Amino acid sequence: MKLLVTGGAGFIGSNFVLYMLREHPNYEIINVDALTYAGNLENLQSIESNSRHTFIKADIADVKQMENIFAQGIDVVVNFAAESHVDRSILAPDIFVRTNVMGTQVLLEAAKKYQITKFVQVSTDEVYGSLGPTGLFTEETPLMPNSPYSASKAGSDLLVRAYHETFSLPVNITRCSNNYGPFQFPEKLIPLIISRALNDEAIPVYGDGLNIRDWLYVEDHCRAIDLVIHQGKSGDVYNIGGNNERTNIHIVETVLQQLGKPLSLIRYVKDRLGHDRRYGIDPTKLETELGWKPAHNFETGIKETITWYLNHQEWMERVQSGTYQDYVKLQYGQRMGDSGA
Ligand code: NAD
Ligand code: TDX
Repeated sequence: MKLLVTGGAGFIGSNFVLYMLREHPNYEIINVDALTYAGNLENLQSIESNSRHTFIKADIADVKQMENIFAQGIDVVVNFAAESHVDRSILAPDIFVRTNVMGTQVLLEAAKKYQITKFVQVSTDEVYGSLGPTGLFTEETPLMPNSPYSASKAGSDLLVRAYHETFSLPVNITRCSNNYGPFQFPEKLIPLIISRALNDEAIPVYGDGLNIRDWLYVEDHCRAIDLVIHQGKSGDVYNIGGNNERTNIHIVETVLQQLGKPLSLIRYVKDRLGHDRRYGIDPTKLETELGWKPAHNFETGIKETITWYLNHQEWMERVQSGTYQDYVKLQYGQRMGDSGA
């Protein structure tokens, strides 16, 4: 099988490429990534000389580039490529529409033209909006995105659905909860806490710290997508989550304690605009129809993750050099009185 993976130099995409090459010794992967600030070829260093993996630097919104790639013959597409950070979507929404909506449409058009056998759109639980204190997101929950990021992801989901309904393109949409694990860019909560704590910098907690996210170890997400590629019913949506709801402040305290750092590093700062209160995934469909079960719970996963970051501090330093520092100033400068950034 020849798999086109987009965004395969990012956090989940690179974990997925490594996972698929390991699990399927006869699969070939074409990995297309524009190498934005979030894309990092260092994530793929261990497969540099693997002849079953080809990396192509290209933009999914570029019709010509995508045509050339699909013309090589692709069986299955897994679309991870996206702008993925909610805070950045509040600062600059336009690129989110371009990559997430228009880029997905370019891929769908090429997938239709070259008659691929399956298009998997990697989406997010954030398209469902925010939950109250009870209940969970099911695949039938109405889409109610609240941030420019989640609105752009919902837009791409609807295009994927439309290509199935209108052109019978074989598709699946997966909607996963918050991922954590190796290679996550340190703008996201868990690696941000680790990175800042190791430097004894203040940890910014938005609002009251009681927002809830449902955490999933990245490899469990990869295994779910593998199952969906092979067994997902065409046109269907699959929610992915491991029943690991935690408040943000619990996450911060857990990581600080495991690193042996004082809780006095915690700094409550101005809330994120439109901050969703709670996400929680009902994964029953994936479990019962495709037999998926997560291998990690939060307690084991977070230990492995912290160990990975402790062993890869140079990776962390390298990805945070350059333009990332400009973003940190913009995002946290005012929030933290220009001192903690
Ligand atoms: P990431 O930001 O780490 O990686 C995104 C990758 O896409 C980067 O390598 C980047 O260079 C690439 N990219 C961006 N624009 C591109 C373009 N125009 N053309 C080609 N490549 C481009 O994101 P991630 O956390 O790995 O998320 C991957 C996917 O999973 C996204 O679609 C995201 O919405 C979804 N998702 C993420 C999470 C999470 O917790 N991280 C949870 C659910 C769903
Ligand atoms: O400095 C921070 N302080 C803080 O309190 C940051 C960066 C985050 N937070 C809070 C905001 C959220 O409630 O922590 C929570 C997690 O934040 P992020 O790591 O930015 O993730 P989130 O906004 O939940 O979105 C993530 O999960 C769903 C991914 O970034 C998305 O790509 C995915 O779709």
